Amino acid sequence: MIRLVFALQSQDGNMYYTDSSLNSDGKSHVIKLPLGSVKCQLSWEDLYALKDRDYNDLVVEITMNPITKSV
Ligand SMILES: [Ca+2]
Repeated sequence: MIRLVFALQSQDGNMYYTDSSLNSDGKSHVIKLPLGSVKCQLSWEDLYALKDRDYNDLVVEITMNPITKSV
């Protein structure tokens, strides 16, 4: 099994991950919005304990482009 995790380091030095079980406050700091079969948008909250909950501190679009390796 392959596991892909993204992380954001906030200005106060905390790290927040797409896997909320890794976050020091145990909160979910990213909203994952699917944009079709190979794209998604990640909207991040960068404050400990989700202080303002605006989830607009970093917004990125991810495109999955798997490469098939022939053997
Ligand atoms: Ca915020």
